[in-house]
Formats: sequence, C-alpha cells, structure tokens
Amino acid sequence: MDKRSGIIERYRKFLPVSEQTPVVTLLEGDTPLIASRSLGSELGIDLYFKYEGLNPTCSFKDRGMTMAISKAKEEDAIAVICASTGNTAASAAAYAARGGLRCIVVIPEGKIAVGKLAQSLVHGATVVEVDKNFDQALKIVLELTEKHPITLVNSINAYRLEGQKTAAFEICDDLGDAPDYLVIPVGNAGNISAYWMGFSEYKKDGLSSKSPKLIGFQAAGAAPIVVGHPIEAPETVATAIRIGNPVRWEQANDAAKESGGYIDLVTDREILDAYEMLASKEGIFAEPASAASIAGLRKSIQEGKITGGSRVVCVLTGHGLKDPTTTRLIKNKVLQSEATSEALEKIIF
Ligand code: AN7
Repeated sequence: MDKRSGIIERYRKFLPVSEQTPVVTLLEGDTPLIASRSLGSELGIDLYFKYEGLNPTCSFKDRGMTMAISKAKEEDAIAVICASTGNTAASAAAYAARGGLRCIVVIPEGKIAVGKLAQSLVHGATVVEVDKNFDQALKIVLELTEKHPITLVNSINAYRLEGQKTAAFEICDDLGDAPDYLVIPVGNAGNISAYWMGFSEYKKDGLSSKSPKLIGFQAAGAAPIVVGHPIEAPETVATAIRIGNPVRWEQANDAAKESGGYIDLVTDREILDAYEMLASKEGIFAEPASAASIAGLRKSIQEGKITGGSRVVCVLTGHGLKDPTTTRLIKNKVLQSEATSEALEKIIF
C-alpha cells in the first residue's frame, strides 16, 4: 500500500476497520526516521530519531486521531470531546473538522503552548479553559461523556492506541527489524503502551525478529509512575506531559517491564539542554516534552543501562514550533548591533 495514503490504508489489516468505516485522514504517518549526525557517535550507539512532529498537525496524536474520528463517524457520533495538554486537542480539532464533526476541547488554564491553542481555535473547536490541571479536566470530561452521547477521544479510547501503534510498524519497516531500544516521553502513558502493542504484533506476525526494550521518561515534577503515586500538582516546562495521574499507568508499566525496559524521570534542566542540543546539533526542532526522550537517552547511557553499539530509536513526539515561547529559555540569544558593517564585524568575528 502507498505510504502516503495515511495509516489506516497503509496498515489496514492490523487495524479494527472494515469496508464500512468512513476513513477520515489527513495522510498522517510515514514520518521520517532520521539517523543521528552527532549525538549517536558521541554516545557510542546507532541512533535514530522518529520525527513525529512531521504529522499533519505536527504531533503523533494524528495517528490515533484518524482512527478515533473515523470510528466515531462509523458509530454515527455527532460530536467528540477531549481534555488535553494541547496536542490531543489540536489533532482532535483538525480531524473533527475534516470529518464534519463538532469538537469540544477542555484545557488546563494557562499551560497550553500557544501553537496548540491556535490550532484548536482555527479548526473551529469549542475551546473551554478550566481553572484546574489536566487530570481534573479529564475527570469532568469523563463525567460529561457518561451523561451525553459525545465520543471521548482521549487515549482511554482504545482506537487511539490502535492508530498510534503504527509508528512501531513504520520503524520496523524502515530499519528492516525492530531496534534494540526505544526511548520515549511518557505523559498519560498511551503512546508507550501503543508502541508496545505495535512491536508485539509485528513480532508475532514474523515481520520483525525481536521487540525493543522500551525506556520511558516522565518530567521530574510530573513523574507519578516513577515515584509510585499520583502527583496532585504536577509541574514541568514540558507542558505536554504535565500530567499527575496517567490513564494508562498500569499498561505502560507492564509494557516497559515486559519489554525488559523501565520508566524513569528527567529534570526540566536536562530537558531544556536536550531540547537546545537537538535543534542546534542535529537540526531537529522538537517540543520540550519530546526532548525528554533525548535527555533520558543521555541519562540511560551515563548509567550504563544501554549497551554500547546498540541500535536506539528516540521518539520525537511533537514539533518545536508548537511552543515557540519556550525558546526564551535556551542559552542562545539575539545580539544587538549598531547598523554599521564595522559594528557588525566586531560582533561576528
Ligand atoms: C508532544 O495532548 O496528553 O504518554 O493531552 O503532546 O501518550 O500521553 C499529550 C501528550 C508526549 C505524552 N509528547 O504521550 C495531550 C497529551 C507530546 C505530547 C506526550 C504528549 P502519552
């Protein structure tokens, strides 16, 4: 199947769709697996970046959303709803627009990156801000869907994970087999669970010879899985993963363990350093939450938890342009010059 037909057509036989399913697609998936230029050799591994920021709404959520919205349409839904730290909302808004459905998004106050909010608004969603965090927003959204016939498109919706597992298929297809390790940021813990489904299915079907060890990273101020209890007031610069009580907590933990990997945390400082390094040394602009995987990779190598020479894929979940405000926190700054070539010379050389 043509790679550019979207993930449902490309991987139809692995997905719970039929001829009757109206496919709502923006030709998501087929994102590049980019070989590392410098970090991999510095760390002594064979490193690749799965750049999910190049999906239609610039995050991995589109893989799950093409499934969730197509199935919602098949089930005659008229509206969909989600709580979101931003990317789910942007994706739901775009795919709902594409499918002709109403979309309602509920977001935590003041903690949504500007690009994500802009996306939700421009795609015509009803955007509601609540003076609570993501976990509390999700709770009220769940209550609402119990009372009204509105389809929930958060990753509690099993179709979301079905769509998202296709990223694992693409990695195996591109490399010719599964990698040794997959390093990935963890928020609500849907994506790491979806990757495990994908790798497991490919191996079972003989399309790969092994499964990778999954290593997930939460932000230190929002690391419930690592500390072992929900976090009342999660805080991190990586607002996408500012989540204190992940819905897929157990499934993610099981996935990591079963794979031979683990879930750990990285500090905001480590995330910001990785964010700037990735953009300035590899030429790839990913949002802070995505950089948690790079920060985590560095930590795992330092701790000797990844064997030298291994083939490693880091998942870069969202595009850096979603959250331009965070670039204020990097070390590189705009320099000021008088408008003469002599003054400019002094600054440059
Ligand atoms: C860029 O949009 O939860 O562990 O509401 O946007 O599957 O939750 C976003 C999550 C990683 C974590 N990277 O994935 C939402 C939301 C980015 C993200 C994650 C998110 P999960």
